[in-house]
This record gives sequence, C-alpha cells and structure tokens, in this order.
Amino acid sequence: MRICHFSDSHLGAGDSYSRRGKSGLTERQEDIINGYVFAIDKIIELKPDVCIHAGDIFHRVRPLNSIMAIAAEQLHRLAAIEKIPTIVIAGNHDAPKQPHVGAAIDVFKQIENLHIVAGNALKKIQIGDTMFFALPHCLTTNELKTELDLCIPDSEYKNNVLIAHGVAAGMPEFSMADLGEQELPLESLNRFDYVALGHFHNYCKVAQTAWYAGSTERLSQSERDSAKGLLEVELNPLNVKFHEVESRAMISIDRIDVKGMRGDQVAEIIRKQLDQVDSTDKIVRVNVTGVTEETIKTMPADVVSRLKEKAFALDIRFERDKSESTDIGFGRSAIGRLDEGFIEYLLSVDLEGFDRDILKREALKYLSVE
Ligand SMILES: [Mn+2]
Repeated sequence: MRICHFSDSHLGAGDSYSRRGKSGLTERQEDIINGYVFAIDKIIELKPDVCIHAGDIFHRVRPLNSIMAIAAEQLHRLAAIEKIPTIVIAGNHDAPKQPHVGAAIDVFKQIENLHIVAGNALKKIQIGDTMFFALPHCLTTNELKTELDLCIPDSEYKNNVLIAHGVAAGMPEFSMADLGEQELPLESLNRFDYVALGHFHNYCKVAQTAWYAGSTERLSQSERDSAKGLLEVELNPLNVKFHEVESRAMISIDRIDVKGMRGDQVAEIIRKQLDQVDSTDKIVRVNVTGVTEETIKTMPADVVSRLKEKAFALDIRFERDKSESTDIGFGRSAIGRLDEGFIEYLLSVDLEGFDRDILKREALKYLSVE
C-alpha cells in the first residue's frame, strides 16, 4: 500500500494582501492556491493507492464560493477522474464552531472515490487491505477523547492508518497556540502502522510512525526554512519520502541596529539590504532594533510604502531602543500592526448577525492614526 499524504492547504488565506491577481483574488491567495494545485499535480504523477488530506484544506469555516470551486475541481480531478481514493478530514480552521453551520468540505461528499470526514466523529474507511481511522477536528476535548478511544487498530487488516489534525502531545514547540487546537497523546499514535497528521506546517516525523506533511505553501515566517510539498508513504515496511513543490520564498533580515540614526538613514539601510537579498519575488520581514522617537520623527512619510514596492510583501518591525524610557507607542508602525491584527482577527471569527464591513470600518476609526 502506497499513500500520498498532504495537509494544511489553507485555501483562501492571504486575503489581506493588497495586490490583486488575474483571478480577482489577491496575489497571495493565488500563491496559496498554486501550492495546493502543484501538490495535486505531483500526487497524480505518483499515482498512489490512496491519498490523504489531513485537515485545514480551507483557511476559514466559510470560504469564498470561488475558492470552494477550485478545491472541488481539484478533488474531483484527483478522486473521480484519476480514480485515486482520497480521504479529506476537517481541521480546526475549517471545522464549524457550531454544528448546524456544517463544514464547507461536506459539499464535496458526492464526488466519486472521495471520503469526506467532518462533524466531530471518527469514520473508519476500508480501502484494500488497510483500515483508515479518519478523525476530524472535534469541538471539545471530551469529544476528542471519546473518539480517540475508538481508534484501536484491527488485526484483521494488514495495515491500520490513523488520520488526525492537532498537536502531537509533549511537543510544546509545535503548538501554534491556535484557537481550538487539540492535543493528540503519543500512546494513541504509536499503535498505528502510520499516522497522517495535519496542523503543524513544517513537515516532520513526531513519533515512530507519525508524520506531519506540513502545509502546501508557506503561511508564516516560522516556515521560511521549511520546504513545502507532500509525503509519499510506503507501508510494510514503512518508508516515508518527501516531495517538494514550488512555493514562494520567505526571508527574514534580522536585527538591523539603527541606534542613534535618523529615519531617512534607516530607510536607506533597509533599501540596500533589500537590494542585496533580491527581494522582488519574496516575502520579507525586516527587524530593526534600537529605534528612538527621533528615528520615527525623521522618517519620511511615504518611506514604508515605497520600500514595500521592492518586495512581494514586506513587514518591517521596529523595536524600541531599550535605553529610551518613554511609554509612548511608535505611531504609524505600531498602530499599523494593531489595526491589521484586528482586521485579521475579525476575518477569522464567525460573526453571525453582524455586518463585517461595518465592524471593520468602526474598528479602523479607533485603531488608525490617520
Ligand atoms: Mn490547523
């Protein structure tokens, strides 16, 4: 039995990015969609016996219709046209917080050869000589425990495979402190011939037979050094191989110390650094330390937006000079992140009965300096 395991496509993410591409979605959303499509191209080329998506195919509970159509087209291609039996589980990002809302992936249930697993309950799926225990994201720890207790390998089958979305226990470095994150005890993972995990975005082995496939595109700076792609898994004996797919480069320019410098000098230093790393097609974070009130006051008004033209995306973080005692924030830069953070939060929560646009407008009134 040969399996392809991929995960965390987060389709729809990147909507706060400013430039729009040909599709009308943002260029960043297009990147994220491309990662998902490239992974499916590779899986079709590898022609496994079974394909697994271990959760968070969508970034939000309610994706745009256009995003759902893209997801459906590719799953149809994989399962119905290429006839690769495919199992997709709900993750914490795309599982609804209220059961009556239902999971977006449920819409794909009718696709031939596709097994959709959502709704807080384990589903056992037999394919050939292998039993797949597909455990979607559960709403509560109690529900998770009840369902995990049902995950007992059956010796009737040559292989038993567990599919789950969450944090492998005892590995705090893997916790992304996400809302609704769930912990999977190692003793329940170790019983299986293979465990296909989702949630952690950098592919890695976490227990004797348990692997995270990682995400199909980089979604945060903590993923900048990790290649993106999918796992090809041979069972009996277990052999796991990573296949890379194309993804956007992410870099971090760390600790440019600007103590005692004026804002216009700082802008020039950042510009030179960006030239050195050939930043045009990359997502770049710049950490500037030793910033004083004087640095901010002497920074030309449009400097950040002009620097932004030099990268695909640019996030400049100014860190205050520790010897400066004042408590006042950093105007544009600090506030800029606060309002962006709040909008991101607004987009990520269910706002039943509220108008998202009105809330967004009101919030910006209070959080923006302009
Ligand atoms: Mn997740």
